[in-house]
Amino acid sequence: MKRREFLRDAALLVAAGGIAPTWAIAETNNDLLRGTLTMDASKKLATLPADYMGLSYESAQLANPEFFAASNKALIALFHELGARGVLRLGGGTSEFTAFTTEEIAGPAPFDVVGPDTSKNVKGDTPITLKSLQNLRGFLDATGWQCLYGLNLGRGSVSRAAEEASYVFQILGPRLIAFQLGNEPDAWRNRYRPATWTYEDYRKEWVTAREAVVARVPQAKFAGPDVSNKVPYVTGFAEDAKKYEPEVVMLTSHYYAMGPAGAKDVTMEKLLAPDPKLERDLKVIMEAARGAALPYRMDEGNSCWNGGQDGVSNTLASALWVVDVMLEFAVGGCAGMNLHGGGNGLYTPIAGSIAAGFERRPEFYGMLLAKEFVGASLIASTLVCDDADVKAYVASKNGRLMALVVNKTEKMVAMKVPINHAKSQWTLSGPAIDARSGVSLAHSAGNTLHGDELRTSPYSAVLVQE
Ligand code: BDP
Repeated sequence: MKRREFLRDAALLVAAGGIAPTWAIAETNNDLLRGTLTMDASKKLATLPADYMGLSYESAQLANPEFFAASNKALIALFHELGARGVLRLGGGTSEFTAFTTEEIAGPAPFDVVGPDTSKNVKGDTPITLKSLQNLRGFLDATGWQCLYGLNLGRGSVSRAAEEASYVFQILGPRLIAFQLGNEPDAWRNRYRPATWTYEDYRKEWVTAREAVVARVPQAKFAGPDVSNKVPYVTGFAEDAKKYEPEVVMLTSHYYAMGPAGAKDVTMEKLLAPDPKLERDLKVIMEAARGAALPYRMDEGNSCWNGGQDGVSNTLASALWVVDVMLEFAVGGCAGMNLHGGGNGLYTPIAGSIAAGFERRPEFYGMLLAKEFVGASLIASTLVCDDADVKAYVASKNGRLMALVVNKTEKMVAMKVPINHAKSQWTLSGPAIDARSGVSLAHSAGNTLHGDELRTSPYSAVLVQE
């Protein structure tokens, strides 16, 4: 059937009370965005490592030793869904309020869960006990994940951090990737340190703390600088890391797309639009990482700091943002991402507690789609499309090409892709862009391409694989 006839028939069908295919309606409304995605097969970009997927939790969560424990089967199952391997990063603002102790603590934990919604209220010392660490080991063994462990340097003492490090090292064994010394030291100015605080000051403290840790744990490995956003700390740390090869094993920094929550410019539109700062900063960070021959990991981040924005951080918009940002970082050469969360925070990928049960939030589904790229090699591609809120990626996995279109617009997208027969398709979608529930990732077998054209409904993402 010719296209015009089909559209006419679709319109008649609607007039008669029937249901026309959504893309036919979109086209009759002249609401179709066209695009072309071409690839340069000779240019392989990065391959996403087996542990690209990651989550970040507040260190204070360890104060409840039952949370990260082999007995928390429901949480383990959700971690498994996100990856057979992955990285759990422990740190965040509350890591400066933790107090390690070898004494057993009687009575209930100070709280069941702590997430971005409550982390700012944790101002008293929260205990981390041997039981917390032993249970954490059981949790990591059960998930198959490894851990980046943040020590309290902002408010804690160096000798206590070194003591904690010796137990963490012993108990976590091969599950420990590295220690981090302090959370967001670039934000300590006027908080835990004087107004004159710079990277140079942090470097001095880092060197002292590193010496203390290495004195207790000669085989200790480090990652850092775990900064909030100040790129000069990352470049400075990368340069200094060369002196500590092979102890420093990873470069890390955080990425929040927006913030603080509640600010006027924290909107869904902004989250869905390209972030020029990300592109700019990632280039500099990756240059530093390559110069120091270190992998770089975005080890804490999410859509909007200060707990997230209701109606944005917990909606389909956040799911579309997450899959796109995870691939954008990968294209840049990033070795892994840890989405921050926990508790019942607005931006957490997994919400809930042992007592209430755990639930997959919209971001979880975005992560699930990104997970399909683990082990895949991204291929250099060129996207021509009128709307910058449409993104696309090409990769090859097990010799099969895959193409992803992330449509963050209200229009249907018809994209020419360098694949003309797909065996598998994944669709990330939800009832509405601001839907807080009903977001899903559907997988289907069979060819869904129209020739070499991939149709992606408004506010959805579609991945096809040969
Ligand atoms: C980051 C902190 C993290 C917070 C987050 C937020 O490291 O602990 O949860 O901000 O404000 O700076 O949401």
